[in-house]
Amino acid sequence: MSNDFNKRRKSKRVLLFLSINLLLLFLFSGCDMEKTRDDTDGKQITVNPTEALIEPSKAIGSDETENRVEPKFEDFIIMEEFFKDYTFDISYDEKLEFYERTYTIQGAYDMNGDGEDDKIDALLKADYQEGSYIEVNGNRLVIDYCNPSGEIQMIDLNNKDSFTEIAVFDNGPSADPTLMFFRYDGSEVSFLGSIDQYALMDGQGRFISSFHLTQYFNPQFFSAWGEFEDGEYVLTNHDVEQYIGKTFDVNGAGFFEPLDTMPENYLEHITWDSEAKREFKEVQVKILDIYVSEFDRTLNWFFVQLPDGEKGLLYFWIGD
Ligand SMILES: [Ca+2]
Ligand SMILES: [Ca+2]
Repeated sequence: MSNDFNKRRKSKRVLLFLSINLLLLFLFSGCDMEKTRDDTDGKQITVNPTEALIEPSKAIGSDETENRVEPKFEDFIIMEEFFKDYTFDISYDEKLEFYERTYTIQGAYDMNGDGEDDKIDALLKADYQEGSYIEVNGNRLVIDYCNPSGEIQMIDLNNKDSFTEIAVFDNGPSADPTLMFFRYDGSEVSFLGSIDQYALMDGQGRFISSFHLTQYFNPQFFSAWGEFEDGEYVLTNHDVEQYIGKTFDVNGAGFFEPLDTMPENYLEHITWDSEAKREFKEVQVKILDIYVSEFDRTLNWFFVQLPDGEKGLLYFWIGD
């Protein structure tokens, strides 16, 4: 392979990495999404889950986090566990390609906990076609911009409140699936926010994104947890310094770049090259440092020591 090719490849990877980070900004930035009220019909509201998500997520510094109770990691499990045993009536034209589909969804579920079933009608149009909406008891929320897969579930995000939310699966722009959450409070439907499909939750309104989780380390740990508040995903950082110097079992496919000393700028050493690829199976890896910043809690860049003493940068494929 020529140097030029390698360079191009590298810059492509860096671009991919940057776009993943941008996506993260998208995912975790506050959803100060555009809300418009249709004057002709006071009950129709429009929401654009992915517009205006340019600012980074609201990261809470250590001073502010003191008021928040640190959740117990063992309380977090996959979101699927919180789906209600309820099946919507979903129809679509099977002759159409998946990106052309429009899913017509009907159901009835007590979303606000007043003991009365609420009538749910949704129209979900794939591939960012206009006109998707969720309607509960005739109150319509238009979803401007989404790529739904057609899957929809009822989920209890927080067992301490009376609401049961709707989770709409969104495939995103390039196979980075998220769940969008919608609540009905008895008068209107609102968009609470969205999170990556592989996030964990504790059933008390708290989440850990898969991007803030060590998926290949045993025991696992996390770098931040979050809550949806007023349409924003509010992150609270979790101290990862405590894991430095400790040894973990690593399993799975990763990338390892041998380095004698900890690099100042780890990004310069990330190649995503197939030659750097390594299959780990119960490998005892000692963490010497973790690259996270106060504002980017992506937990994927580790300076480590392997059992044979070799040191280097360990990272994993993230995104799709
Ligand atoms: Ca109800
Ligand atoms: Ca609830």
